[in-house]
Amino acid sequence: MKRSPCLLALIFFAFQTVSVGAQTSELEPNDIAGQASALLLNNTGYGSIEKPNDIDWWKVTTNSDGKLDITIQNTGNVGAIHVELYDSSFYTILDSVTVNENTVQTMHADGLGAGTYFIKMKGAAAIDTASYIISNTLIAVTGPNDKEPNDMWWFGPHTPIQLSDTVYGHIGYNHNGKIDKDDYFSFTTPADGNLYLTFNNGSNINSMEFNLGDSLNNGLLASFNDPGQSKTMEQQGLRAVPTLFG
Ligand SMILES: [Ca+2]
Ligand SMILES: [Ca+2]
Ligand SMILES: [Ca+2]
Repeated sequence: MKRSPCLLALIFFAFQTVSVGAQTSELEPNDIAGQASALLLNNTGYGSIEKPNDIDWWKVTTNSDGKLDITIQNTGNVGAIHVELYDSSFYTILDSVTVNENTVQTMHADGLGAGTYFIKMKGAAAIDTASYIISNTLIAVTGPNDKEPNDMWWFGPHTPIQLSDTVYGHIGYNHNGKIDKDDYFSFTTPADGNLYLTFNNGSNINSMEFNLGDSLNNGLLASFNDPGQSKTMEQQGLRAVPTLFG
């Protein structure tokens, strides 16, 4: 009979260890971005603005282009929390919210490139204190990405492809204040003839522009595709040899 309490104590201790291990708790000091506590991707962290003027920085690293949601639950009943989301350049605030006592708010940032993002949390007023739960969700873009850098025509970085290739990519995502505005691919025609190019815009929100030009920067074809639209263009009478860009 004397062994039963010991067994119960061991089981309880083991359960407690697993539970704590599944959480990510803030690690003070974290009052500056360089000390930010790590928030695992698509996971949850716990912390508190434990005294007036406490600042908590968190950081999360995304592994794909997409939309990042950061949800904060203020679990205290004393003060409000002001939250700001930054990329690694700290140049602009991507989104911000103020979370009052016992409420939940979500920040949304769409069109983000893969990279590390930082979250700054502090009392809405200098004297405010609060405990909180912070979680993040990345809604990743589907489809393969193109290899960057490929932002230049002819004389700069671009991606050589074969004439019959089908290539995929993402465009318009930004990180550290830099938007991926252009993707260039080049190919060489092996014989005189007519060229057919099919452009598919995989976005269901944004329009896209596709262009075809030769290696002397002469524009040959242009296509403006609405969201979800696919178009095939024809360029007749091309000579062999010149490298074309699209
Ligand atoms: Ca803290
Ligand atoms: Ca802190
Ligand atoms: Ca690019």
